[in-house]
Amino acid sequence: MPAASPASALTLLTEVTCPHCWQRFAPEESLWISEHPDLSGDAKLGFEHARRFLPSRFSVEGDAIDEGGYRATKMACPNCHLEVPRPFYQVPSIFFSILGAPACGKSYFLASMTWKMRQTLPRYFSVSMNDADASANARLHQYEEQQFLNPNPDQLVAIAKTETQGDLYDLVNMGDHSITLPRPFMFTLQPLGKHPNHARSKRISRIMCLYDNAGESFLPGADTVSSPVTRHLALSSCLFFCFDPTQDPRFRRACEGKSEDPQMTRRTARLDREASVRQDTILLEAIQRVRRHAGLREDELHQRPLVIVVTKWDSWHRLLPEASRDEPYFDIQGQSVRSLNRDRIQAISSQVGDLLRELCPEIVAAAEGFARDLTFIPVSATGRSPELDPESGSLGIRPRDMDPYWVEVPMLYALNSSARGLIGSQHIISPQSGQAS
Ligand SMILES: Nc1nc2c(ncn2[C@@H]2O[C@H](COP(=O)(O)OP(=O)(O)OP(=O)(O)O)[C@@H](O)[C@H]2O)c(=O)[nH]1
Ligand SMILES: [Mg+2]
Ligand SMILES: [Zn+2]
Repeated sequence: MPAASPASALTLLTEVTCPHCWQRFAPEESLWISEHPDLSGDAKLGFEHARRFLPSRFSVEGDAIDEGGYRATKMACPNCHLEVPRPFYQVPSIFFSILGAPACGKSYFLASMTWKMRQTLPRYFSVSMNDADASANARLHQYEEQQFLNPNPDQLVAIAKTETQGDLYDLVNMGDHSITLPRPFMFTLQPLGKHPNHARSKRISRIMCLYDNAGESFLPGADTVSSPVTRHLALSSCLFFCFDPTQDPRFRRACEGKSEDPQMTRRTARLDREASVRQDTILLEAIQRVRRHAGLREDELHQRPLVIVVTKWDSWHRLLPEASRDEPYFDIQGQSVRSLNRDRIQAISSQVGDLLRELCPEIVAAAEGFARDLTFIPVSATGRSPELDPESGSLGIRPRDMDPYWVEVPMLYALNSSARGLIGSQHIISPQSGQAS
């Protein structure tokens, strides 16, 4: 009897998107990763990686058998040869892009957001959030542990600046040239028993892929064939443009006497260097990349949501003293999970949008000229301003002071918009009378 093929035994999807190089491929084109210890050395990845192969023999379970007769269990992308975790063959993936200027707060936002989501999703929305590949998410774990589970909660800590190369990237030899690819962070999101759509788990579960790029990678000219590190922008279901008010001279002026954040009042050496980066340039460049790689005409509006994540809310909240920081999701009588209150998000969005329109109109104009669905969401990844470390001269925060707010809202909003059925919402102000979407 011929052995089962992997397509029938393991796969539910007809097409897989590689989370490393974003190539789409059919599951039967997938390579496998040899297990036999003698089969090391891969043409694209180098001698320290196990050899990738297109199988001709399979075990009864549907796993490929390598040349040495060992059962292989891991699969790899036919284009870049990097490992594609197994859930990608079974669960549809969804990509989100976080972009913004150097030091605008992307890495802090990412770390606080995943930390908060890991708790909020199961507790209030009955959705599990697990690492699709724990080793790939190791860097994010480090960030989360340093900020939230630190055994020395009184000591100042800081997340290092994200570099444009190094251990957050994989180098792939494509024959005539090498390419640098960013390591993805990958999570499986699945409805739990209490979720109203639990029975439709197979249809509504998702693998969420995120990337932590360096701000420099969004500068004009940084997107090259050998370093296509921001190409996820084109397939992203929601773009999160992080706008940092502390880097804007007009915001800083408006905050005079209203903020104690050292980033608002004075600039450190790192921030001084970066103060020359105009944030509208970064947004316009990202828009160009999406247009180019997603094949959008100049006059065509992007159909997917653009969220302007206005970072470091703690440092400028006195500009909008009436804006409530209460969580925009609530219990509904008779329902087992919470619903997102999109009206509250829209109300905050219009307040923040008006503020930006007044202080930095070019950002709003650029965003409005690009996206049909535009939302402004303020977040604080730390809950308070960082302190200047007298020893290193850099900014840090004490883990005991970490108290993020609204940091999970952009992602909940994006999931509600793009992964229908996983996070529900209500279009009402009062929790008693609305219709679920
Ligand atoms: N007040 C305040 N400061 C923040 C917050 N989040 C980040 N910061 C500060 O912003 C600075 C930069 O944050 P990062 O997250 O490293 O910035 P980044 O966008 O990842 O920067 P690159 O890696 O260079 O692209 C750090 O000094 C943080 O202390 C926040 O929520 N509130
Ligand atoms: Mg960073
Ligand atoms: Zn690939």
